[in-house]
Amino acid sequence: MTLTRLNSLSPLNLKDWLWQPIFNDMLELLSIFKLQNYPIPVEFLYKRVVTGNSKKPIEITTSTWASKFDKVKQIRAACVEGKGYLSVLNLVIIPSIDYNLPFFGADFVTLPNGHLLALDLQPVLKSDRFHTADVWQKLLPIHNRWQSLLPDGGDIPTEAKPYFSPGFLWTRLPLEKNSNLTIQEVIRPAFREYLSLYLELASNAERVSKDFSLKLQAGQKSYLNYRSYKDPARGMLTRFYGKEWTEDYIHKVLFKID
Ligand code: DBV
Repeated sequence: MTLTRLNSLSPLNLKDWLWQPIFNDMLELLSIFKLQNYPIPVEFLYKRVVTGNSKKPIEITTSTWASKFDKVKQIRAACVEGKGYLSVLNLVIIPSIDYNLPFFGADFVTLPNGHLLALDLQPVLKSDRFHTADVWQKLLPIHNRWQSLLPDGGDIPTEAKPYFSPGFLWTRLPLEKNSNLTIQEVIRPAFREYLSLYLELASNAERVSKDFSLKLQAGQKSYLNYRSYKDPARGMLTRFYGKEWTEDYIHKVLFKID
């Protein structure tokens, strides 16, 4: 299938993407805001490669959806699909530095060895992860309710810990039918609740002082540097699309600092 996406708000048109229902939930929840186009260079809107072997070719596509609204400077979804082989939805929301809001992060990854699922509202200031203490109070009951239905995802690297919130939802599930049910009945409503809370916080957020917004700017820079330096998708994307495209994608699109 050839496909052209005109801009970052164009539909994805993916056929077998496991994360489509959750992506649609995101669009539905965002529809109360006046969404604007967030420009993405054309070479990153849609990328395709055929891998595997001649007997069993596997087409892998990566589509980038992005948008913004007044209090949020970037919402971007990296959507990877390889039929029957892998499905990824990586979503990041970066708030405007004029508002004391956390980042929103979701990493839903299905690979041949299982599902890896991460969901969080992440602090911008790692030296002061309580800067949005009121957020964690609201998030914790949501986290506890859904995490208690899921196996723990295991250790995360020590250096990554300051970037996570106390409400980090994190699990790994095997590739079996039951897991698809868990995704429908646990991950999907958890995602809706995390995103709804985030959007409610954004709606109610009030401007911070110029001084504080400079702190938030420095915090965003440190977070984005970390995410681009440590991007767990680097190996996978490099195998599919080569080093040059992947490094540009990571630095100029996925975790762009402006
Ligand atoms: N991760 C990204 C982007 C991806 C992506 C942009 C385009 O930040 C996918 C795709 N994540 C991705 C893949 C893997 C992971 C792993 C393909 C598997 C790598 C592999 O097994 O080879 C959450 N994601 C992970 C891991 C963590 C997270 C902790 C395991 C890392 C490891 O084992 O080294 N990513 C992390 C996180 C957020 C996030 C908490 C935000 C909520 O986006």
